[in-house]
Amino acid sequence: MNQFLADIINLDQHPLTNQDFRAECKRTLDEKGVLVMPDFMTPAAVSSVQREGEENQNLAFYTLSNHNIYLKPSDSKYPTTHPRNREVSSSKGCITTDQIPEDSVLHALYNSLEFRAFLCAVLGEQELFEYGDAMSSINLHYASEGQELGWHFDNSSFAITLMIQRPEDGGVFEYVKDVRDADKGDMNYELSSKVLDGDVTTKSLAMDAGALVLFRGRNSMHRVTPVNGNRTRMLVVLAYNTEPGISLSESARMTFYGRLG
Ligand SMILES: O=C(O)CCC(=O)C(=O)O
Ligand SMILES: [Fe+2]
Repeated sequence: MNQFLADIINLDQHPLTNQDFRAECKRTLDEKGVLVMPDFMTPAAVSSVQREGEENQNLAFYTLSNHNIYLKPSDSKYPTTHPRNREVSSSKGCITTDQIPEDSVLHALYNSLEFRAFLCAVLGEQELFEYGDAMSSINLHYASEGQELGWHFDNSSFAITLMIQRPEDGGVFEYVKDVRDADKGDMNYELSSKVLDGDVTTKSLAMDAGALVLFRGRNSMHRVTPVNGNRTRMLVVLAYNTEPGISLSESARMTFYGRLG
């Protein structure tokens, strides 16, 4: 393990190369659909990314969109009141891999072979690869007062995030585990509808700055509640592919980043 990684990650608490530790992390993720590792980043690493985030916030591309929980075009076979088509709204700002300073600890962490090997072991993947385009691998998300992410399912089978700065209030990650089974084509519209109506008890994740979160969001419905107060929520998404050389589609890049490169 190189010294550099020890400057970024609290390795005493999170011994990434230890087989027992990996196995325990995998068990938690398999059982709960989520793994939160508090204080994963060292305080110095968190502060440096916070500073970079503040310095580059002027570069952020902001999106405000209405979408359904499947993040897909609506289906005219169903009424607009049906969970297949019901709309929620999401708003956030985002900077991309190429806008993160070259010497940022985020690049070092994202590219670290030890970190990738740990992720592979916990996620049960053979190998993880960066995106083929220069924007999609590392994204820093900003959510200011009133901004939120509406209920949705992810398209990818796993998501990896780092909490960089918590808002004063709100901006809470809420989820309901295993609402649907996408691979079996079981959409469970009834439960999805109840979640949208606020009739289901949700779980929330307590994540302080420095926490690493692995989340399986393909079948678990989730959202981020509106941020309250003056402090912007900053969160990093580390995105990997299970195949090499894959780029995010041009339409997705235009939607999320407002440009192609
Ligand atoms: O901001 C978060 O904590 C989660 C983001 C999320 O669910 C997503 O980007 O799909
Ligand atoms: Fe998500």
